[in-house]
Amino acid sequence: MTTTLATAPEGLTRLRLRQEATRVLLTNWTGNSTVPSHTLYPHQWSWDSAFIAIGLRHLSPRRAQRELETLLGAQWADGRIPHIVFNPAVRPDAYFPGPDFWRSSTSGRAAGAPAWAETSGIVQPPVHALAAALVHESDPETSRRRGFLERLYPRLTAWHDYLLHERDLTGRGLVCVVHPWEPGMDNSPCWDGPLHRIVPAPGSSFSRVDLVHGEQAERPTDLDYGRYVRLAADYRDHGYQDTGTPHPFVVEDPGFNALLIASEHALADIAEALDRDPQQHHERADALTESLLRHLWQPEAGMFLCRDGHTDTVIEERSVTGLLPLIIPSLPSQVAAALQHTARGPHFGLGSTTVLAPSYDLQGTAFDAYRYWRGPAWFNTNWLLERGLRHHGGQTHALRERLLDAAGTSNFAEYVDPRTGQGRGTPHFSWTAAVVLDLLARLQDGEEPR
Ligand code: 9WN
Repeated sequence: MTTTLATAPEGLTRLRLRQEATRVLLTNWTGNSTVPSHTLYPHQWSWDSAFIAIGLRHLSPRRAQRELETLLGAQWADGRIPHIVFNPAVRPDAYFPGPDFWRSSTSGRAAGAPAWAETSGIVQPPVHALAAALVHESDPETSRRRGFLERLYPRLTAWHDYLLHERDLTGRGLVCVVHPWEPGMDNSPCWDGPLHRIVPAPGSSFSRVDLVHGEQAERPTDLDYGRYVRLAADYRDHGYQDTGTPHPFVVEDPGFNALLIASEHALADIAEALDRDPQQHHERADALTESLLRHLWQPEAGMFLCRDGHTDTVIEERSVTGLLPLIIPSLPSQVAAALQHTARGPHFGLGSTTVLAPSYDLQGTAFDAYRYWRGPAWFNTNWLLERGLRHHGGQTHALRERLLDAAGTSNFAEYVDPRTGQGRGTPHFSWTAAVVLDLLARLQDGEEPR
C-alpha cells in the first residue's frame, strides 16, 4: 500500500490528495450532475449525488446546488426521488437495469413519474436535505441569490412526506424499504433471509452489465441478481404504486430511517433559514427517533438491527447500517455510548483490527472482505460514522486520517478491504473523492464544521 502519496511530507500529501480528489469530481461531472463512475455507474444516482454535493460545495457551491437541483428535477409527483436518473446521452444498455427496464415515463405515469426524464422507480436513503443544508451553509449568499433553499424546500418536504405516508408499510412509524437496492447496501447479508422468499427472474431474461466492469467474486451472485430483477419488475408491473403492490420484500432499516431523521433536523434548519416554522420537522424527527428506538434498538447487541416486516422478526445480522443512527444529534447519550463501544469492539474493530468500519460484522458467518456490502468498508458510511462520533463527543482524528490515507492510496476506490485499506471495486469513485474534500476542508479550516 506504499505510494508516493503515503510517503510524501504531510502538507504535500494533503495538497495532492485535494488535487486528485478534485480531478475525480471534475472528470465525473457531466454538465448537470456527477456520475458515481463513468464505467460501472454512468448515470446519476440519488444518495451518491447527496454525498457528492457535500464534497463539491468546497470546489463550487454553485455546482453543488446544481447537482441536487438536477436530481430533484426528476422527482415524481408523488414525492419520490428515484434512485437513478438516466442520462439520455448514454447508451441505454450501458447499465442494467436501464431505462428500457424501468420504463418510468409509461409504467410510472399514474404514480407521477415525469414525462421528460427516464428514471428508476425505487428510492435510496434520504441524505438530500442534510446535503442541501450543508451546501447552503458553504455559501449562503449565492444560495439566497439563486433561491436555492426556496426552491428545494417544498420538494424535500414532499420527498419526506412520500416516505412517511407511503412507505410506513408496517404501521410502526418507520419507513420500509421494498428492494435491497433501496438502503444502498445491495448485497448485505441482512437481506439474505427476506430475499430467500423471492423467486428469481430466470437468468435468460436479463443480461448483467456490472460483470463487464466489476470482478465476479466481488459482485452479487446471479441468483441474487435474479431476485433483484424480479422485485423491481413486479413493482414496475404494479405501476410503482405502493398500495396495490404485494411487496414480498419489506424491511425496516435503521440506517435509512436514521438518515431521514438527520434530514428532518436539517429541514428544520432550512425552514428557519427561510423564516418558516420548523416545528413540524422537529416533531417528525422526534416521532421517528422514538419509533427507531422502540422497534430497532437491540441493547444486547449494542446496536440497531433490521427488522423483517413480513415475519415481524429481528434480522440477527450486524451491519454498519445499525451503527448509522449515531448521526442523529438527539440520540440518547447511553445509546450513543453503546454504539461507539460496538463500533470499536470485535464486530467492527474500528481503530484496532480494522482501518475503516466494515459494512458487515467481522465475526459474521457471511463476512467476505471483498464482496459487495458483505464486509468491505465504504467511504460514505465511514464519513457518516465520523460525523456521528464527533457529534457525540467521540475521538475521530485517527478515523479521519485513516479515511484520507485509504482514499489516497486506493486511488479513490469504491470500497476497500476493511482490514488493510486495500482498494477494491472501481477506482475514481465520486463519493470517495467527495468525502475526502469535505474532511480536508475541515482540516484546512482548523475547525470543526457542522
Ligand atoms: C444499484 C451507485 C450505486 C450506489 C449503491 C451501490 C451500487 C447499484 C448496483 O452502486 O448499487 O443501485 O448496480 O449495484 O450499492 O450504494 O448508490 O454508486
